[in-house]
Amino acid sequence: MELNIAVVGCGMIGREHIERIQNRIRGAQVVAVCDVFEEGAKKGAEIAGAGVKVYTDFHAAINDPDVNAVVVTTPGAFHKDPVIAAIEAGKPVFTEKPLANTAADCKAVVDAEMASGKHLVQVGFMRRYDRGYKQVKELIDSGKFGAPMVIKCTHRADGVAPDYTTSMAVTDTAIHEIDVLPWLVGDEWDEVQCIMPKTTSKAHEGLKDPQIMIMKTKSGIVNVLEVNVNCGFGYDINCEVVCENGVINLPCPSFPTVRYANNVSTKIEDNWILRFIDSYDVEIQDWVDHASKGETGGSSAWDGYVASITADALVKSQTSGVAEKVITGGTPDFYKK
Ligand code: ISE
Repeated sequence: MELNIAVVGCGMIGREHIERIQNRIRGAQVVAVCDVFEEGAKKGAEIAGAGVKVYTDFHAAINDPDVNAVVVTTPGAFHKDPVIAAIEAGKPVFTEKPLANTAADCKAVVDAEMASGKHLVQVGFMRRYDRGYKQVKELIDSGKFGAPMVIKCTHRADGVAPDYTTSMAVTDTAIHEIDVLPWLVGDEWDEVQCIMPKTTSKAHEGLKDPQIMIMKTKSGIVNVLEVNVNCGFGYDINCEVVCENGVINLPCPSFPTVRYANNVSTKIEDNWILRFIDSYDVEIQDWVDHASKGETGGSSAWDGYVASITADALVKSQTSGVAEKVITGGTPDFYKK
């Protein structure tokens, strides 16, 4: 089945996905765009091209009979309602990360999907599609390196918008490691803690940055993650997995090493869109391939819910300072692979 997609939310990532689907993805096209702001919807329509329908009401866009699949790219706080509307319409839906901003909203999506009896939701955690992470996973799964024991990560960004808050370091930024690391090592989070070091003078008023997040899995693997979103030197993602017999490092994006002005240097990527651009292409193609067969790939609504429970525990720890337990209540049969 060819996918005729309504894109709900025409901000930066929405416009990126419209361009991607129209130009690089096989088996799908955008036939409708929607944004609460008409201007935003029109911008999306310009990228989508002639004949695309323009909506400001997501219910109308999702229930348009010409639409058979949905992409949700509104801000995270507004994911829940269009995702549930797509489920109720029986249409496959890809939603950008996070599934929703609160665990309660994620649970509502999980409940709606289970009630529908069909797997319709895929959450846009694109790192599971990144070539480097996949290579690291293959090496871990080979067994040659022995059991992973420690994971050391950095999630650094050049800078952030003035509306970026202390809790977003968890819900918007660390949420990627929260999802990808358990997938990488085949484990689940048990407890998480956030420690606040000295704040950089570059952080805007009220923002605590950097933050150190210590997360322990059920089998005892410890991850130490530095979130540092005002580093000023680029978008710098690192992940080192220390195993019993060796150490595996996530490959960095490939740039030439240059010798110039008495220095040997390699570029660091500018921002997250560029750093993960290939992963987004692979991810959306995989969603289209699965959805056209009535299946889902990547992160499920349950994965999105578990990530959100973990994020809530970390946000709690931002003020309590102590380790907080991650309590999911166990994977329902519906989501067991
Ligand atoms: C953004 O939404 C992303 O997904 C990026 O990967 C992350 O680094 C950034 O902090 C988020 O705002």
